[in-house]
Amino acid sequence: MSKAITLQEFIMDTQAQFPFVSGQLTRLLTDIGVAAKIVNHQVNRAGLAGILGASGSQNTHDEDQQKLDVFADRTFMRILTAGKSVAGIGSEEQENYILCGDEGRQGKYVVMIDPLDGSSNIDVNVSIGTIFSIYRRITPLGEPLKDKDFLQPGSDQVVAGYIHYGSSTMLVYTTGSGVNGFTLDPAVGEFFLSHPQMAFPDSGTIYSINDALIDSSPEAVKRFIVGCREATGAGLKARYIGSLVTDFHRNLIKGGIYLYPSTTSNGQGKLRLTYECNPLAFIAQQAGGTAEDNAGDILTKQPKHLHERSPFYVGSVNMVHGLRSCWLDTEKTG
Ligand code: AHM
Ligand code: MG
Repeated sequence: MSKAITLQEFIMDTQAQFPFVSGQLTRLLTDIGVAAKIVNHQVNRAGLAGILGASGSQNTHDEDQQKLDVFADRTFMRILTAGKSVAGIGSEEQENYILCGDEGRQGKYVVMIDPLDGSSNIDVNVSIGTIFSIYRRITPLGEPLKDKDFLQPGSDQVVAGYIHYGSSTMLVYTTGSGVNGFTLDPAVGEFFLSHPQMAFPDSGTIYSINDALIDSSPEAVKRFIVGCREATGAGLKARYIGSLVTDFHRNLIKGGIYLYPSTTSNGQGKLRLTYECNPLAFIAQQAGGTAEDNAGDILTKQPKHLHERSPFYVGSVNMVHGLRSCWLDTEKTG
């Protein structure tokens, strides 16, 4: 029987793939794995621990209760800032960038993170996730970090990943050499390599969109969805959890497309470019899929601010290209 590979072993074995290896990125990835286990523990006992509900209340031990998303944010912040590899963090839960140490003078990396995504599903025991992305700093070491260190296009990502708190908990990540998935064995508290070299099927049978948005979405999206509905005889089906990580993860394994369109009331959609769309776009690309906004490849988009929103279409390459054809058709025919 072959030996199971732990996340830690995998990170160590593959660190030679990183150019200019100094051990900082290895340490950082390891820290994310540790934070994932802590958050997972709270997610699993959420109903028992009385951790759901408004923050500011106290539990039976007179400890301050935190909402799960606040807890996840604090956990990742605490662990990432303690590790010395991170110069700054951009988080969905924080209005401004967090500068680590001495105004971000130390640490080679910048982390963008959505600590607990799928907020509407947190209180109802439905799968949720963490999404993260790592960039090299642009500003030289020793200088304070600047906005440009955080606002890098998705194509400059060094690492992207997600943690999926589902029926089992998985950590999936890429360092730009394919995508690998690790499943947490709760009995031993270790992530083990369970899904090596994950790949989007070129086509799939699943389309994932919030149906309530379709009428107010762009004509190209409407046409694409009409096409999907007409193809139900060919096995197409709608599946939408409303947790981005969960919808993405299912489509990655089974083949499909996820759409969060711009609408008449939200011209840039809902999802955030830097810590929701870009990490999943990089993973999709590395898994043989692709991701676009209304104009094309999302990874080349220059972010303008931390919480910028973007329309997002991601998944199996033939399906995303099918949507692109609808954009081209609507440009021609109006
Ligand atoms: P959140 O960051 O507040 O959790 O919002 C992001 C979530 C995604 O996980 C999910 O795909 C989407 O919002 C669902 O939005 P909607 O309820 O509008 O369909
Ligand atoms: Mg989110």
